[in-house]
Amino acid sequence: MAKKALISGVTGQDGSYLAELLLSKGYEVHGVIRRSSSFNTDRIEHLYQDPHVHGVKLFLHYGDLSDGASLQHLLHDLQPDEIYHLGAQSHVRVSFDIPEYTGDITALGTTRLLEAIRECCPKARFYQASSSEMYGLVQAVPQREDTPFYPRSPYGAAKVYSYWMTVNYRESYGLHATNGILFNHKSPRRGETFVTRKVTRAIARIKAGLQQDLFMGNLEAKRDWGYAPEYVEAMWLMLQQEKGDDFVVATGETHSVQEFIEEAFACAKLDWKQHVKIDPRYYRPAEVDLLIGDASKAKRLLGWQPKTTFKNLVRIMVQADDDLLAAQLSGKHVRA
Ligand code: NAP
Ligand code: F7E
Repeated sequence: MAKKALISGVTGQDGSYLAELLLSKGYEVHGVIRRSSSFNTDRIEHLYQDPHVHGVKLFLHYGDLSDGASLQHLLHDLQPDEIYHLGAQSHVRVSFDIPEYTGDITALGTTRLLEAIRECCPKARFYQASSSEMYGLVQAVPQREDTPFYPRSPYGAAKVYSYWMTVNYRESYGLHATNGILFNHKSPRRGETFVTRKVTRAIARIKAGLQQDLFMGNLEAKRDWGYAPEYVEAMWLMLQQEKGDDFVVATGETHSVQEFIEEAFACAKLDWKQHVKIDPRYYRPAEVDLLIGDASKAKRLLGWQPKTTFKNLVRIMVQADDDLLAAQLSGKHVRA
């Protein structure tokens, strides 16, 4: 019988790539979607066809991380083998504006899900989307599984809470529960307000004459950026291990926001200095200056390593936004 997986956050960047990966491996995939006044399934539309007609085994269910009962009902009915918890209020800058909501969804949402697992399907394997933002004001370089956390935002603090709840449910109740501590990863499906996508989307619009300036915040921050489709592969590998554990997933290379901008504008043969302006509104009350991960444990135990180089990744994103805008302008909307 096909394995059954449940994904929270299936409509997000990672959720969409993970759904693709699991379907390609023959899983029956169930995704939690939340009610929204506009369509929020754009990233998975290409996967979602009537299962009775096309045989694609993707099923979507309404639920919300703020609603424990909806999670309990889902797990009770579905009895999944694997649960990938990717749902979150995931924007760091926004978490300073809505700290209470971020705590409710990104922190307590995890406890609601863990409680539902304990109650309804304790044999299910659980993946927690932990983040390099937990290292914040870094205590060591590079960051590894045993590097102490020092979060610098409500988002980072909420993820530290979820990390420890995952460890606690593993130790207290014997759940197969795993933290993937993923460093930044991106793709053409990255949300439009994260820095990399904001830049590549703006470049396409500047080239098309639709905008002239790009307003940015801190250009000096450094991030370890990988390619999202490779990172969801690591999530899957983690849940194939005999026991729950914690793994850093990163490229081991770091680049500043300015380097990303320079590379991306160069791909489009534009001079970034002519277009990029600084707007203090995009600065954060506290910044994470430098992130660089050491994924040697993932390499050793999972056989995982990054493949796509920084330059290639920038090129993929610039090209994809160019193609997307061209399709939109010609009336043919396509998703990367
Ligand atoms: P994303 O694109 O922002 O997706 C977040 C997902 O969570 C969306 O499907 C969103 O639904 C859903 N969601 C938000 N609030 C919810 C709620 N109240 N109830 C149910 N679902 C809710 O994030 P991502 O980049 O794919 O990241 C996936 C996970 O990894 C997140 O937990 C993120 O914090 C974490 N993470 C990301 C990175 C990275 O670089 N991408 C690195 C480390 C960790 P809507 O589509 O309806 O908004
Ligand atoms: O910012 C700087 C900003 O918003 C990266 C999430 O997926 O990765 C992501 O969080 C850097 C920061 O991502 C702008 O100050 C400059 O230093 O793209 P970002 P993030 O904060 O690193 C982690 C691992 C997660 O877990 C999160 O869920 O870029 N920056 N100017 C800017 N950032 C934005 N968004 N917009 C700017 O104009």
